Amino acid sequence: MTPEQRYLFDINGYLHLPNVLRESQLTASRSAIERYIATPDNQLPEGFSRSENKKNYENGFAFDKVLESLVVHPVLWPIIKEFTHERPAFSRGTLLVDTHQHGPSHLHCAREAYGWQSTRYDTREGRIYCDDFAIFVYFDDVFPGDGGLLVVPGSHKAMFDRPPSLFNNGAITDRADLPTGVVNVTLKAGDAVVMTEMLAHGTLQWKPKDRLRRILVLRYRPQFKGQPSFVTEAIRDRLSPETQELMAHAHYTHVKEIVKKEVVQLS
Ligand SMILES: O=C(O)CCC(=O)C(=O)O
Repeated sequence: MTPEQRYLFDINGYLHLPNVLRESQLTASRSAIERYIATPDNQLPEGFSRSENKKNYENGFAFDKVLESLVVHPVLWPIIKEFTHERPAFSRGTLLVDTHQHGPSHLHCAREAYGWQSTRYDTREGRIYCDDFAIFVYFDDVFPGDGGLLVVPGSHKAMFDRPPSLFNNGAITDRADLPTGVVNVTLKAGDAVVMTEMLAHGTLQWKPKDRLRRILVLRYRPQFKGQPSFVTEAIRDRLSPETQELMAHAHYTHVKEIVKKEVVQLS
């Protein structure tokens, strides 16, 4: 993680990473996503499914090797290792497909939902520690006015509860009415955003009728936190040994083999 990235993440609680994917990776990722979306429910391989509203595609990361490789992408890997102080675990990777038919989501964060004890953000030894974070990888351009991700920069360090009177109690429906303090993050295809789950965030309704917002939501935490990640045997069998190791729950003292690598290639 560079000093610039560390500084920006620390003050904002999120970090926009431009141009993470090469053109060839973006093209291959899009075609894998299109295959997942186009496959009828009864023909999906075991372990894959879409939600009733067709927004969430379960285990999207495991659908194709090109998507699985994003879990340990070389731009993201140093950040994943830093945030977990070299004790990383990958817990879940869902494909989200936003259309104009899907509504907005209210501002929320893990601490507000589960209590201040649930999540931790800290800085020690000149680096960041973060025990619940997500990386959103974008496969489509988002332009101002389209909708998409909302954040309250700096809210990961809030020492007070967010007053219900603020930000219309978290219900923000239009970019034109964006309250001071809330930012609509617009990313380009191939960009990614890293965000602590302590940051208040939500989404605006997706406005374009002729374009989608397709993102892979990758979730990480330290290897000793919470319940072991669960994927069915059918999904686990598709994964490379490196991803399987990254998903494993482990003791505080255990050093995963994968952590010793500067760059991870899936075998
Ligand atoms: O759709 C997005 O950009 C954010 C999704 C979200 O809020 C979440 O996964 O918690």
